[in-house]
Amino acid sequence: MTTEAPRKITDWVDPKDKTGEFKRLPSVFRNWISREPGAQFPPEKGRYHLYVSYACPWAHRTLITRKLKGLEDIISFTAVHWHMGENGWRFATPDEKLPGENAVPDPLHPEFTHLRQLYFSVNPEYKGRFTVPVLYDKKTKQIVNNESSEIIRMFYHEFDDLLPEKYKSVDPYPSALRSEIDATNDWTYNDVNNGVYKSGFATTQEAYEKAVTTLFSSLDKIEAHLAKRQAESGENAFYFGSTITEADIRLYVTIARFDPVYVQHFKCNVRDIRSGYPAIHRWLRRLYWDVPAFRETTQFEHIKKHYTKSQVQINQFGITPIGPVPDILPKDEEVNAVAAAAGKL
Ligand SMILES: N[C@@H](CCC(=O)N[C@@H](CS)C(=O)NCC(=O)O)C(=O)O
Repeated sequence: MTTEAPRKITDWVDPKDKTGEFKRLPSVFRNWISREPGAQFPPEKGRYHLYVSYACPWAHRTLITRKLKGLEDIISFTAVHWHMGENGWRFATPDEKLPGENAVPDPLHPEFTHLRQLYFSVNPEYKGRFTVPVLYDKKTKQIVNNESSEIIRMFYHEFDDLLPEKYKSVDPYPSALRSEIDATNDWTYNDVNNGVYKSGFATTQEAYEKAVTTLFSSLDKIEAHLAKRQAESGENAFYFGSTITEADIRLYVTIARFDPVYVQHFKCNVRDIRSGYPAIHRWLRRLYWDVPAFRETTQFEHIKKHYTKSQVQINQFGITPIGPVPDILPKDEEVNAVAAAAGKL
């Protein structure tokens, strides 16, 4: 018999793992919504429900894509409360007023207090983590998929028959760019999207330094890429040119959280975006201020409070730092040092 205390949901790194490195587990539910005849999960208006957290970068990808593709009337959603405690994500209670659309009790199962109940309702033996996003099928009461990289790809075209022309033509993964997007995803995921978590959750100096060094050399590479794009195609350029692609969606969710959270909370403080990466900063603000699918799904209060008040093994007293102020700068304002360097102060 073991006398060991069970591993807590918030123990991101197994205390017995001597490397101190954070290892993200693969998602479990991997079915697809498909418009192929006879598909198990066909595209249907009102059939699917998305569970997200505004704090979570992976869930954020799905919210952006849902709006970019005009799927608001087709796929409903609920956002959980920003606090993740010992029992994982919980739903807001009816009396709580949280910023952002649909941060409310679960409309499908008002009796559920926690997201884990949804996982157990589908599979009482479920042994994985209770993560967001979750794409849920109301008709068969099953979880279709809980892997954001796959959910966004289903949203690109599987619902196109139900959409007006304007949204059908939105194509974040065009065939001509697929291999470049896939190649970019590979290192951006490992070094940047997950790299910030590897830095923040590391429990040894070596694991932290390895992750943070890789993170910043990849940010340097992204800076050079975007600076070149902006020099060639103007300052409104997206990652691969004049239209938004998956590369923008997947990078944005990490960059939007970088200055408000990752710099201090995950110790990613070699540089920040607003003073250290002008091209990335320009690109970030272009997406946030000019594209509603990005701005309206970015909820800084959820983001800041979630990390700092849930991850108490990193931030014992749950104090949320006030800065940086503002969460994101307007397009025509710079931090003083940048403005002074440009002779604008
Ligand atoms: N690979 C998954 C990762 C999702 C994920 O890790 N979500 C986090 C929030 S940012 C979560 O829900 N964690 C809860 C837990 O691990 O207990 C995806 O991209 O969908």
